[in-house]
Amino acid sequence: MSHYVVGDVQGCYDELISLCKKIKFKPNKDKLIFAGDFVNRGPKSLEVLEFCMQNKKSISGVLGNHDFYLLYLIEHKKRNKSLKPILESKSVNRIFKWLRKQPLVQKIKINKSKEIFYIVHAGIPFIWSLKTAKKLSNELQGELKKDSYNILKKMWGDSPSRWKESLEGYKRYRTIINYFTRMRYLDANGDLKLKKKDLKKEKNHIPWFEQTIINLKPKEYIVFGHWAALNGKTKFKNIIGLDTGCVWGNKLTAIRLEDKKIFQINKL
Ligand SMILES: [Mn+2]
Repeated sequence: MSHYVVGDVQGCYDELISLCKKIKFKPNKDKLIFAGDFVNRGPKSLEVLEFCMQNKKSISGVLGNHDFYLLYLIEHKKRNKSLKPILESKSVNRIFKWLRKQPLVQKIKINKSKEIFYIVHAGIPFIWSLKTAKKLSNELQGELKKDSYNILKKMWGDSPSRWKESLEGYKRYRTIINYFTRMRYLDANGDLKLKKKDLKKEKNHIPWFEQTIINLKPKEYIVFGHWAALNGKTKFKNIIGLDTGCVWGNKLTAIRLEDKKIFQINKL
């Protein structure tokens, strides 16, 4: 049995299937974990989610910003061109239920190597220990089950930009979602800098992983997606970026956690 984590698929179903063939994914034996952004922008978002649900015993993932957007569209009965086939599908309620169940962080321990992998869409900020991150993911997942309508309605916006444990209610949930699914840069205090998306150096804008690396022990890893411009490069062996911009015409990437072997498919 092997664990494979795949980067942002964003509706690139044909490439996902090619990648599954390349890794010889066996649904009755292996596990496939999506690093978030299952859907949107690409041509076959509905097919991607149907594939996940057909193999739900072996496929899971963490939620990305585009997945939250889809949940919002479904629950608030909004329209969107790229996601229309899902919104009009007979499976829309099943899709909603399945997607809403996915956490923001998954912790996977590989028995043989004793290595621990934290899978997350955007990243884990240095201001949260790995334990805190898992706890906040559990909290949000639980709240989403009870009150998704309002959480999804009130998740929009960039503020507060700074996490405080004392945050409550929808502000708290919005901030948790923003760190886990939209973060790229933080300042030295851990405030979110959500406006900046390019790779140019800028004062007081630090890629999140440059501060988080200090929190990781040698056998702890973070695997993330979201930041296609990095093309997988973080310069830290314990922080592994998997978004290689398939939806932008580049590559779809997966990693096998047991030996950290990388598998890639070019955009078809
Ligand atoms: Mn994303």
